[in-house]
Amino acid sequence: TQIKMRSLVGCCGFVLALLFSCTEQAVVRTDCTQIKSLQPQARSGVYIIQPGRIKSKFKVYCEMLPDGGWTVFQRRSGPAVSFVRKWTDYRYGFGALTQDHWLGLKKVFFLTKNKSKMWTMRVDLWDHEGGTAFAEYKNFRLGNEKAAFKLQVGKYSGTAGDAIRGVYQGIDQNGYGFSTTDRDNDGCSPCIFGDIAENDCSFSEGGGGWWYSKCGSANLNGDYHPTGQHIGWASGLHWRTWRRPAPYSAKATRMMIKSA
Ligand SMILES: [Ca+2]
Repeated sequence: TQIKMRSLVGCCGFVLALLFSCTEQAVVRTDCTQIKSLQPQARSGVYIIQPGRIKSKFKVYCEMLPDGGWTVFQRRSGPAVSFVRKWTDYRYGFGALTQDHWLGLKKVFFLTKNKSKMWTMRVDLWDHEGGTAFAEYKNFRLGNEKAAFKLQVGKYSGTAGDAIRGVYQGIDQNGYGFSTTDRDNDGCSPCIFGDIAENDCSFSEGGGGWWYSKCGSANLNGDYHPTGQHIGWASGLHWRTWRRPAPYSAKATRMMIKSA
């Protein structure tokens, strides 16, 4: 009987542990910020999330920093993942989450559509000389696909300059829809730059998608340029308030959001 009791206890314990681990795994957080605030020891890595009020779950890379958990939606560090892609790829995402990738406009829209949360967007830039800079925007969100995933950013702070609003007036990307070579929302039909008539910013900047506004001053989705070949190209990882006047292509970039 003792043996029977023991195996019964062992069996119950096993079932309880199984139930517990099942319920543990069933709890899916809404974003990386919530994961980090509920588990302060959580490490950076890939997590499954489910933004509020939507049915689908998806994987994201969470950058767990002392100031909170950040959901990464863009990362560049080399030429392996091409960002020369059409609308469908930018909509659903591409690349590997642990490496260079674009999470997807639809997922960022799902994350930011719930108006009860406020989002901060952070852009990190690494140069070819060992330096870094950043730009942070309060009140970030994207519009829906009908609105071409229109970019909305609030107050800027940081060290890289406000390239979203641009180096001169009239090229503000805030409030602009996303463009790819097969979906034109860039405000040029054409734009006149000196003696050049520009119709398609995505095409002229190398084929990457972005919230081009009369092209504008920011585009981190252009062609990747290695050290030594990183200055002077029309296509690159450009943040033109940061390295001027020559078009300077960053060595690495990261874009991510945090909720409050
Ligand atoms: Ca156009």
